[in-house]
Amino acid sequence: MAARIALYEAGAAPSFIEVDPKTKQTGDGADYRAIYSLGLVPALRTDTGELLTENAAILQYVAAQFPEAGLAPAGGLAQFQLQQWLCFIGTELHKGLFVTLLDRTAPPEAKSYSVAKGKSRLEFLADHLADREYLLDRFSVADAYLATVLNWSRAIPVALLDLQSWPALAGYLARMQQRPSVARALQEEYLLYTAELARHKSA
Ligand SMILES: N[C@@H](CCC(=O)N[C@@H](CS)C(=O)NCC(=O)O)C(=O)O
Repeated sequence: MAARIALYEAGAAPSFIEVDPKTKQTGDGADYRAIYSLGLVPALRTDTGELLTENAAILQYVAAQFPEAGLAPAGGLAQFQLQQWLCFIGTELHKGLFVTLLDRTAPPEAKSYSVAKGKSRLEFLADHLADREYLLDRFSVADAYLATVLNWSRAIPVALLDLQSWPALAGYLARMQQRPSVARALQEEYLLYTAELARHKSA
């Protein structure tokens, strides 16, 4: 979803191929593991045919392909601050917190452990966003990633994690959801997700 948001922000004309997370079959009938053996999304096939993986790399690649969209700082310290946030979101939030909370097979102890650790990260992020609209001075691909990850909190029981405990984060997410690129990506991904659930239920 983060890559989708970035591509819409850039005004690109991408073609998306869905990967079924259970079967790892692609929407056009291929075995996704033959394309990327780890079976993780996203992966981006460039116009010259190379495969690029890892969300942080893909987001920066998209920003670099469409510099006029201003999705990443062009230089100076700010370009490293972008990487700082991409790393923070990918490690401290995405993998460190949300993956465990969203995994139905994770034991309750693992979930409580992740929440106990993750709260300090959310606190830190909320402090940063308390008086800012975006992670950097303007919208960047890091916001595309953060909006994606924070949006997952909606699928987590509030008894475990309630984003409303950090009004700066809840407010940030609400603002991001209003952004046309994010609203469009959310709606499209939601339809794909419900179709996937229906597919597996009837299978
Ligand atoms: N380090 C990878 C992680 C990507 C990732 O975890 N993707 C999830 C979806 S959000 C996935 O494909 N999960 C399927 C699986 O674990 O088999 C990145 O940042 O791109």
